[in-house]
Amino acid sequence: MKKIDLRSDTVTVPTQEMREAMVSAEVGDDVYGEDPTVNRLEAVTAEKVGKEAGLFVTSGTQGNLIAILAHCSKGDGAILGMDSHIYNYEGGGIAAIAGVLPLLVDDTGGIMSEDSIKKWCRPHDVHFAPARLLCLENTHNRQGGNAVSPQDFKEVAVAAKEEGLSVHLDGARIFNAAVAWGVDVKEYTSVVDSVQLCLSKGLGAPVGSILCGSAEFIERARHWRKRLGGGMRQAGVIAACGLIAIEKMVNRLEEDHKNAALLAELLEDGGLLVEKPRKRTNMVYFVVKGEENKVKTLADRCAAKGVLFNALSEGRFRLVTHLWIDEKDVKEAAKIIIEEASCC
Ligand code: TLP
Repeated sequence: MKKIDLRSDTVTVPTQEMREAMVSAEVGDDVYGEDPTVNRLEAVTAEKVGKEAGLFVTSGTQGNLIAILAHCSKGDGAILGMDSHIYNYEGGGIAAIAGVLPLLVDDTGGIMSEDSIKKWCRPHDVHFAPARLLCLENTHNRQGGNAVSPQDFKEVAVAAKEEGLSVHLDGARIFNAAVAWGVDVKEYTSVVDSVQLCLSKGLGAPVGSILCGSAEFIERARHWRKRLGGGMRQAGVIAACGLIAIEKMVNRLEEDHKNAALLAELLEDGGLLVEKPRKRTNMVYFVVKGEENKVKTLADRCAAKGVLFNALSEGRFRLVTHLWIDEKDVKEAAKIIIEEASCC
């Protein structure tokens, strides 16, 4: 039975072109700065997002953690959305490793209000952890994969900078946001100090993220990456896939968005409660109400029929389209999900 895997765009396996690029990649010791493929990937990505320098890191989680470490000192505060990936899904690294205090704000819709940020920017007082950093996320995973508009994003980033904060973007899927709004990615990245973007999600590379920022910031970030054990030696083998991801896979994200829109429409037509983000990208969240036991087993029952997806919380489910999902898969998945959900 063919599996239709909608758990995440992280499940994408490398394309044939990527596999061939790995075989012929020119490599060297990247800790000495001597891996030409890594160097090229870092330079190409930094240029695309309009920053001075880039750093190849093992994962989005590592990229975000390094950014926090490079922007903050122990005991500082970082303003984070309550629904942000950094706060919810990165193992508490911000606390465990960086010793930085999350200053939480409501990010319903994918972005916080300017006022909520300003409330944390209090005058110096020995009682307070000083707010140093604002972390934004776009697209916003737990908020339905919503692509925050360039204008809303810019307003908040500029307001934070006026308060003297540094701004980091968890741009795991920032190219999805740019494609969804039909803008150059720099519309987002030009207003932040640092951005982490994932090569291993919709862009299809097997491993890795790039953290970008000023040359001086990336120097500090490189030191933190080493301290965290993330110096990777002949990493050109995987960076070769990253180059294909960044140079050739961005435009096809539109296809994933089309498939997600179709999936949302089919599920809705089938009577399911589908969440409607302002700008959908490659995610579809839906909610099922019904007998507790049956709702709980929905994902497992669909998996038994070849359709894989994740339950986020009881009754709330997420489907993610990607490189290896086509229109036929979408139709088949919708049929099975509707059938199984109707038994709840
Ligand atoms: N997200 C994963 C899971 O961890 C939930 C997924 O399947 O969506 N920022 C954002 C916004 C992310 O969605 C993710 C991964 C990361 C950071 C972390 O990236 P990795 O998995 O490379 O550490």
